[in-house]
Amino acid sequence: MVLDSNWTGEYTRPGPRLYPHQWSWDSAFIAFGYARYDQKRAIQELRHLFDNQWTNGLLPQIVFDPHFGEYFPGIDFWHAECSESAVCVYKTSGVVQPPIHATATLHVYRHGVDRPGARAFLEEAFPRLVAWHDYLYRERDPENEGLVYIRHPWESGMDNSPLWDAIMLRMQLRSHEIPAYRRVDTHVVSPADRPESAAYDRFAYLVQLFSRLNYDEARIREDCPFLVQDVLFNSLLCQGERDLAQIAQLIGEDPSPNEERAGKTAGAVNRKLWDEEHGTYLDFDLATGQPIRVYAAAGFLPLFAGIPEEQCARRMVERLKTTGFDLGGEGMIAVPSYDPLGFGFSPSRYWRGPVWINIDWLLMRGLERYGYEKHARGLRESIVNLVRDNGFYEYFNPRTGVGHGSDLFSWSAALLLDAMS
Ligand code: 2M8
Repeated sequence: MVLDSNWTGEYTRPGPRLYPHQWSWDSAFIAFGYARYDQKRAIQELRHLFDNQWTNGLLPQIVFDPHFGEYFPGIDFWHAECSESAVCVYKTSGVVQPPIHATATLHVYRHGVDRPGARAFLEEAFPRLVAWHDYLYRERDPENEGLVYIRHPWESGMDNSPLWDAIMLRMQLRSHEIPAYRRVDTHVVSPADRPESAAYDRFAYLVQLFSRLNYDEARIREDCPFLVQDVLFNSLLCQGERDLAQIAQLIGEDPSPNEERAGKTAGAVNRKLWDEEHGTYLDFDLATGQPIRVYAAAGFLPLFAGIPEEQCARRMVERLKTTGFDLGGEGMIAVPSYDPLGFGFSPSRYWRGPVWINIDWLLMRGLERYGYEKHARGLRESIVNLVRDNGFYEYFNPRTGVGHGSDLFSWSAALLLDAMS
């Protein structure tokens, strides 16, 4: 019912009022759910996103739907005309989101009941996915390290996480540098659930910078104060490359370039982002040349991509159990997005500690992958109970389970369907 009510006929809104357009990684998560019962919609969901890919391969964070105006930043703020392609009637934003699309595409194929249709979609999606990953490695990995950077908190998907606090603090803006804008989000849900206006000033500043530099990545790289090699983003890219290799094999293409890239990224994540002292992974700030010593749940998500060696995985599970994340304990309803004992924690503010279903779903799959069946089952039960008792919210207080943000949130529904299938 949640997915039906958010389905527009062409794509699925993440949430009915707060998020009326199409979001990139939401659509991929949503496709995981549709794949379990409606192959046609799963394909339509992804296809609509791919149809709005830029000619340079960039897969946009938002595809705007002209039927819905109420969202900031809207089409006009971005000045990011999407490709010259004749089929492109929509316009898009000019940033990206974590690359979980190849993984979603392979999942749709595996669960497709109509087998010829499933294969035809693989063939259709393959060049789009290759162009998307090529864009990331070409434009976002200038040193050819195997790690790509993000250049806006929105690109992480975890927009207001304490991960970004030090960079945001460093961004000393003068009043003329803050663009004029009017937020919509704080009129739709409680302002106490959403980022502060100082964060939005910086979000808007970065967008204006990209637009002024005409989305020229080489120039952005020189001027942008936010350049981060993010653990979650690179882990999903690594898994995406593994899945692209599988797709290549299934349709008779050469899988080796994707296998190589997956291996290179996995190696780089282990070499550069592993924190030996604490037994988890840390983001890396390219502006300071230092790791970002902030402990968010995303630091455990290389498990999803099979990146850590067994012994590191064991240390990570130990850490999940013995810190504020409280995996398998009684203190938290499910695994919070940020350590409740951490300085930047809030149980109800956006990405600063609440439980998010997508993060716990990725962690659950990662734990399964490494054979931590009991913990994976426990986490599955926790998120199912959480949603059953509190509703299909966007995120939840990890201590009380109270829902926050948008109600009738699509990925909460879709990933629950997948987790229960
Ligand atoms: C949130 O982000 C958007 C901007 O992209 C917003 O706050 O307006 C994040 O939770 C992001 O991960 C998600 O994709 C988006 C739509 O659900 O909402």
